[in-house]
Amino acid sequence: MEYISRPEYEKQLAATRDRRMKWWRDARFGMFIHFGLYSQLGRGEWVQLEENIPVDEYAQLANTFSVIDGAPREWAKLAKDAGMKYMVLTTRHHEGFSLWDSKVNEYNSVNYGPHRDIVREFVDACREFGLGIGFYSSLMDWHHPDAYKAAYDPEARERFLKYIQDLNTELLTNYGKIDILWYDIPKPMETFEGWGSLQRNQFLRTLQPDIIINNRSGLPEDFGTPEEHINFCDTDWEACMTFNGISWGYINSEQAKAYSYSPQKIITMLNTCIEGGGNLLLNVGPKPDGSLPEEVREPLLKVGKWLKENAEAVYTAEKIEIPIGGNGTTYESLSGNNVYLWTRVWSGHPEMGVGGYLKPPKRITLLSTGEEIKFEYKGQRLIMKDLPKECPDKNVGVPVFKLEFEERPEYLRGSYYPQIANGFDRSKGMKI
Ligand code: FHN
Repeated sequence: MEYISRPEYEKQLAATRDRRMKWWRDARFGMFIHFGLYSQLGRGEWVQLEENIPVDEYAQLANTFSVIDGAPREWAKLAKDAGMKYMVLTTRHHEGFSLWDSKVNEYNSVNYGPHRDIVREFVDACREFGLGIGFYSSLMDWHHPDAYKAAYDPEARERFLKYIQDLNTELLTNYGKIDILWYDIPKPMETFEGWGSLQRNQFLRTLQPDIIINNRSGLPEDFGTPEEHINFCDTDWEACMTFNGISWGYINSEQAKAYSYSPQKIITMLNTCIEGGGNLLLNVGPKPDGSLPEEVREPLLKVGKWLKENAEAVYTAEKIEIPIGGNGTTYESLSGNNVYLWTRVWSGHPEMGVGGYLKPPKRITLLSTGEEIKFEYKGQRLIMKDLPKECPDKNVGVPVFKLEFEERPEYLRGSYYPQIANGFDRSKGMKI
């Protein structure tokens, strides 16, 4: 295969990115699944390294690895019910154990443990529920004998890079159309040259021309991956978050519950991602037998119900490049000339105000029901009236008001109060 230079490669990627990523940008919300031998120990996916478990001793876990029938389908069904539009599965984490029928890596879930191709079951389930399909593929490997020597032994590196390419070739050849390749941890080599990523990714893209690749093989590729925090990138980006701020792999459900996110917290994270034009990839670490941990099901089902009722405020929302208003108790999203106020706290008062809109909206409705909301507008002050005492969102308590404007809303926060930044002409201020 003829390989092109990095500038040429990145020019070609840029030319096709909008087409390849439109579904992903609209999707907004996906499910990460961290499942592997480590799930049996319930002490996170780094247990082999953190506890210095010898490779051969750790490998014994392959014999006790047992997965209940239909586990991947349960994951996909919950993702669908949660309003998630794609999934990313750890096909092989740093432990080096492949969850598929690999001819390259005999340390896999067909030769050991469940004697099943979990990746195949995952792909079938994603397709059954109409979800985008992502493969997480670790570069770092704690099992392969060349995985560390590759850092200083050219022959070991050549063998290991071929191994990594062959693993990913199997994944992108044998399971039909795959939508996302999610690399992780480029160690011990630390540059795209060290990993041969420019050549490998060009080759892998010939297998899946529409695939989108994350930025963790040493090249920016298609999207950034802030982890466990949500910070905006200039390029496409997706914040990946654990469900509890502690572990990607399974940890004791009873203990994890106290740390696990509520539906309100998940909706908050989703809004923050949307405001910044990014996606949220929220993780689930299935139990040792592949079943879903109790603490994730209810919050995700509630979020799913909320998303069904407020889809318009989420999936078509745009990156917010202009101030769009809101008040101290709302999050906001924007789509065209419409502003959506995600009301985090229901005051119970008959009125709720929003200051700073320089023109009134044409109409205000409760998004989930379409119910008209009475309002008055005077002096850049919008007051919604006759609001019910009880919060109209009985599910999670986050009702969304849809404000329809004639044109993009002009908004100046605290426009009555020139002493704050937005309304204050600094050039006139006293230099004290
Ligand atoms: O080391 C991994 C970790 O186990 C987990 O898979 C996360 C998910 O983004 N990625 C690496 C840490 O950045």
